[in-house]
Amino acid sequence: MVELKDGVRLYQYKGFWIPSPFLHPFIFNQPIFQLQDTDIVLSTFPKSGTTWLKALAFAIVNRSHYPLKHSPLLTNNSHQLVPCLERDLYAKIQSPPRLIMATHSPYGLLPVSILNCNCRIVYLCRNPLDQFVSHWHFRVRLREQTLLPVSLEEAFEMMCNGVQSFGPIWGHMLEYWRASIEQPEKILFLKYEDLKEDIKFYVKKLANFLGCPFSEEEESQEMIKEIAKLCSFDNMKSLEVNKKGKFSNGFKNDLFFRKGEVGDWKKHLTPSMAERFEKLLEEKLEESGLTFKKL
Ligand code: PAP
Repeated sequence: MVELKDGVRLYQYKGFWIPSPFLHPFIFNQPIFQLQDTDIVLSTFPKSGTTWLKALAFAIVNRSHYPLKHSPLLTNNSHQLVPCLERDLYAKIQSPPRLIMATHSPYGLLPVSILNCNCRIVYLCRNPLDQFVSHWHFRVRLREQTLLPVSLEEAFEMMCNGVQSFGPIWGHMLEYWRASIEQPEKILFLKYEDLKEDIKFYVKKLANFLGCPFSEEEESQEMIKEIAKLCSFDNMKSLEVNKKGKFSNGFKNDLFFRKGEVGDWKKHLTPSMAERFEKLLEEKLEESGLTFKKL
């Protein structure tokens, strides 16, 4: 167990560092409820684009219920619309028509009910250096610059040792990567950088994977472009709900919108830190076929 100065405890459980509030569901790994084959699980390593993926999946899947100009995404943060498996769902037995849920769980620790049914899993990961910097800023903003649990250098050292929430990041990504190769119809493996490069392509890919492809009519009405625009960083960040809103635990919605850029790590980490981590990552991902573009 590692206890950070802000009281956050990370427990090592089956090879992953799980934050204490999430530990109970993992240990008991109970069947949450009977999942439907049409249900959707969005899985991410923290700070890899969860807020974005939740918005995209919600907008795509619910487009026939909510015209985009009246989308609940305009008045709610996407975290309020897509529940978290460990936090929101274990306690509540609920089964809406097509449930979208999200998790940071490593693949091997997912509830068996998810693994055993035909629900779809979308996994999104991100360049680990950008993920690290994003998480770092999240912690700084959360504490409003006081009571910093660790320095940037200490946090970096911990990441290199695999000690971070739900880490090591390479183990998290590799488990989903391998599972997506074995079961491509069940697991779609995505990278944040690819979505940034060609979001329209991935909105279409997501809709196909989730079994709700765009019709010709929708395509001619530029539905794909409209969904990409609705869920874009600039649009979501500018919404009143994300500028002023708060979660029930007091977290401000704007904590989830910082820069949304690729390669921001260069402004915060030295070239030697990056070189050290990239070498380590190369060793860890060796021969898996999973690679990240050099930024
Ligand atoms: P979570 O895992 O705690 O839910 P998550 O949403 O994955 O957080 O991470 C937040 C990051 O996604 C932030 O990255 P940054 O710190 O590098 O800026 C945030 O800005 C970015 N983000 C949030 N919404 C979007 C979006 N619509 N498009 C692209 N990036 C986004």
